[in-house]
Amino acid sequence: MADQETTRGRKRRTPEQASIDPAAIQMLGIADERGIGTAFSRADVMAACNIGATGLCCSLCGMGPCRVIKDGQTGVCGATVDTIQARNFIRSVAAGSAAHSDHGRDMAFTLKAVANGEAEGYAIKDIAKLRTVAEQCGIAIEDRSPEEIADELADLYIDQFGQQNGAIIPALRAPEKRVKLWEEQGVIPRGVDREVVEALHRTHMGDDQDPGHILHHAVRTSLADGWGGSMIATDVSDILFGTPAPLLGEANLGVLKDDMVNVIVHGHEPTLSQMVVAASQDPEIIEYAKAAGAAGINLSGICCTANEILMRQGIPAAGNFLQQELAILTGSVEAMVVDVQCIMQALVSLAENFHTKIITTSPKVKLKGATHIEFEETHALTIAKNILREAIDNYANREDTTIPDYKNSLIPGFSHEYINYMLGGSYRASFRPLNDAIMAGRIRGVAAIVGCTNPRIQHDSYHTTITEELLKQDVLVVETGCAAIANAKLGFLLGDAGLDRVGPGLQEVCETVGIPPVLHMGSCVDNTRILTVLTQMVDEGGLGDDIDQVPAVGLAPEWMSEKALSIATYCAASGAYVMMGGANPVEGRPDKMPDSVEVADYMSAGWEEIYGGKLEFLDDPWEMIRRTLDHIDKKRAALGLPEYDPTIFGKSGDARLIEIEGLSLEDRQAAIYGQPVAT
Ligand code: SF4
Ligand code: MSK
Repeated sequence: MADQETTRGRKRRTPEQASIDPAAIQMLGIADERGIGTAFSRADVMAACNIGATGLCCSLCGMGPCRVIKDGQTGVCGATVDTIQARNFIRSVAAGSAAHSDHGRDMAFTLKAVANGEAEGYAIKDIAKLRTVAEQCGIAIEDRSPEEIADELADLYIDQFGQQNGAIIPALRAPEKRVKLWEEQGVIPRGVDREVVEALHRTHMGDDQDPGHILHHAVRTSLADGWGGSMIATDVSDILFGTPAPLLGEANLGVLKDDMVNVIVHGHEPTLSQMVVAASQDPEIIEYAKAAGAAGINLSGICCTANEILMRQGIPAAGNFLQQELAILTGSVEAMVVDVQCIMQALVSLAENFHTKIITTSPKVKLKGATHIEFEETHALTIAKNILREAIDNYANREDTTIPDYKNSLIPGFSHEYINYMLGGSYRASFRPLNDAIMAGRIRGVAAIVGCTNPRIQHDSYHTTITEELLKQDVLVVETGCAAIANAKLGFLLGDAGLDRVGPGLQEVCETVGIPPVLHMGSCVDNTRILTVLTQMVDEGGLGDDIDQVPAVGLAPEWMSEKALSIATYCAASGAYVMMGGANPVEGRPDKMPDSVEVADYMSAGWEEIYGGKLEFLDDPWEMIRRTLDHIDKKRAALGLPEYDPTIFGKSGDARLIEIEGLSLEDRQAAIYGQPVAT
C-alpha cells in the first residue's frame, strides 16, 4: 500500500510506493531522474481539498462559492450541507452519463452511416447480433437485408436520446420485477438527453433542494446511462466490429517495440481505433514504415480504447489510465492518437521532452499544442492512413528508448454471448452451469471489479489485492476497464495460469469449462454486459427473481472519473451492492458535522431499502473484501443455498484426473462413479 502519511505530508512517494507494477516503477524512476512530472508526482504535491473531496463546497452561483464546514452552517442562499452534497453528486452522475451516452449516440450515427453506405471502410460484422437486438426492439427482421434492419435500428437508437416520454427501450431488458420497481419508483428513463438536462436544470440555483428528491433523479439519470446510452454503445460496437470472443492478447509497456513505429490509440470510442487497426495492416502502410527504416507498425492501446481493440483483434494493451504518460516516457512512441475521455492534458507538455506526437481526432476534444486530425466516418480509412503516415514520418526523430521488459499474456473477449455459449455449448447455450455452480457452492458468488486507476491510491494495488483474495474465496471475478488491464498484468486472465491461486471449487469450474478465473468483459461502457449477465442469471432460475437476490457485488476500488459514479449509481439502482475505493465524495466528518453523512447514509441504507442495492465508499481493500464475502453469504442464505464450504470441492477437474491417473481402469471408474462401470 502507498505510504499515505508521506502523501499527506506532501512528500514524494518512491516509485515502489506509487505503483505495484514493475513497468510503471521503472518508468517512474526514469521520470524522477529526468525531473519530469507525472500524475503520480503531481498527486503527491497537490493535496486533495478536504472540503471539495467531501462535497461540502457549492459553486453553483455568484453568491458563492460557499464552503459549509460547520454543523448547521448553510450557503448564502440557505442551502444545507445535504442539499449541496446531493447536488454535487448528481452533477457528476449527469456528466458521467452524458459522456457514456454521447459515445453511444455517436455509435448509433455510425451505424446509420454504415447502413446507408456512407462510412468508408466499415461493414456490419455481426449480423446475428444485429438481428437479435433488432428483434428485442420490435423491429421486423424477416426477409430484410442487414442494411435495412441496421438503418431502422439506428433510427430507433438515435430516438432514445431525444425521446421525451415513455421508457427507453433497452431498459426493458432488465428483469421484469426490476422494471416494475423502476416504474413504481418513477425512475425509468424517458429519454437519455432529457434525464441529463433535467439533472442540470434541477441543480441550477434555486431549484430542487430536497436531497432525497435530487438523488431520486440521480438514479434516473444513471439508468439512462447503464440501460440506455452505454447499452446502445455496446450493442452497436458489437454489430459493427464483432461481438468479442476469447483470443490471446498481451498487456503492459513491454508490448512497445524498439524496431517498429509505435502508435498508441487512447481514449474510448472504437470507431477510429478500429480503422487504425485496419490501416496498420494495409500493405501500402507497412511498406511506407519499412521505407522509413522500421520493421513495421506496432499498434497498441491505453485505457478503454485498448480494451475495445484488445478484445476484438488481440491488439496489445500498453497499459491502463495511469500509464498514458509512462508510455511516452519510454521515448519509443511515435504517435499517441486520442479521441475522448480519460486523456490527461499533461500529455502535450510531457511529449515535448520526446519526439512523440499527440494527435487529437474528435471534434469534441482538442488539446492546446496537439496536432488535430479530425475524424470523419465518410473517409475513415483514409484519415486513419494519414494518421499512421504522420507517425511513420516521426520515426526518424526517435532518440534513446527505454522499454520496460514487462508484459503478460491474457485472454480477453468474454462477452455475455460468449459466456452463455461457453457454459452451454452451441446447441444448449445457457447460464445453467453457472447458476448450478453458485447454487451448489462450488462458486461462492460473483464480483465485478471495474473502473479506473487513481494516483491517490497505489497504482493497481487495490484491484489486484481484492481480486487475488476473492479468487481464493471461490468468487468468480468479471472485469472491465482499467481494472481488467491491472489484473491482466498479474496473469489472472490467462487460461490455467493463476489457477493454483484460486479456491478449489472455482478451480474445478475453470478447469471444466476452460475459462480463466477472471473474465475480461470489455471497456467502461461494457459494464452493461455485466447487467446483461446478471439479468440472464435471474432468467435462468434458481437465484431469485431479481438482480438484488443474486450473490454478487460490484467494486470500483481505484475509481477517479465521473463516469464511475454514474456506473456505481445505475448498478446500485439495478440491485447490486457497490463499493468504491478512496474518499467518499458525499461524506463529511460525522464527529464534527453529523448532518454531513446523511446523503451517504441515504445512498447506502436508503437505496438498499428501495432498490435492494446500495453504494458505499471505503478506503480499505480488506474491508471491501470482508463486506463482499459477507454480502455474498447473506444473499446465499436468503436464497436458501448451502453455506459456502471450500472443503467439499476440488475433487474433480484436473486435480481429480491427476489423482486417479495411476489407477487401474476399474479403480478409476469406481473413483469417479462410485463403482466399476458394467460392460
Ligand atoms: Fe452558495 Fe447557494 Fe449559490 Fe451554492 S447556490 S454557491 S450554496 S449561494
Ligand atoms: S478508461 S473511465 S480510467 S476505467 Fe474507461 Fe479507465 Fe476509468 Fe477511464
